[in-house]
Amino acid sequence: MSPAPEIGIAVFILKDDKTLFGRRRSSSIGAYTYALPGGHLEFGESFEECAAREVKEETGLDIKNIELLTTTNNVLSDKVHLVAVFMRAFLSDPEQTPQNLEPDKCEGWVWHDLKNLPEPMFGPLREMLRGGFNPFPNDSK
Ligand code: 8DG
Ligand code: MG
Ligand code: MG
Repeated sequence: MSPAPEIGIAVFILKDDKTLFGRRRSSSIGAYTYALPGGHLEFGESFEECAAREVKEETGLDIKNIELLTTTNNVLSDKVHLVAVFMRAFLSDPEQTPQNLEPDKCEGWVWHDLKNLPEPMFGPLREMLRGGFNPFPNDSK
């Protein structure tokens, strides 16, 4: 059977003028690069449900106002084809701080200004941000 594309949900969590990034560990695609919290869409889930679940599992954060921003199609090799679904959300409680709940997958979570991005950035995300993609509402930032 031929391999199927995988669907990944990635979430820009916006706090003031910052977004949360974590450096991926060696065992995953994009090892050692910075990426957003997120994970695979499960059968029967909405994008919003998946975003809230993955963010909770990976960071402990509760999010609100979850919205679809855009999708990208990433054929990375003859074995890896990712459909990335980018969402935006805000903290339900702005005082809440992220925890590294999957330390086998991520080195830790840090807020970054989009003008001062951590490097190296995970491929699908780098292409988008280099192209000037802005996850903030109304081009406010
Ligand atoms: P799961 O087992 O918890 O369901 O999945 P995960 O281990 O958390 O998956 P993941 O690798 O973090 O993300 C799922 C897919 O989404 C993966 O194939 C890569 C893709 N993806 C992007 N961009 C981003 C991003 O910025 N962050 C995350 N986490 N995944 C992304 O294309
Ligand atoms: Mg996950
Ligand atoms: Mg993940």
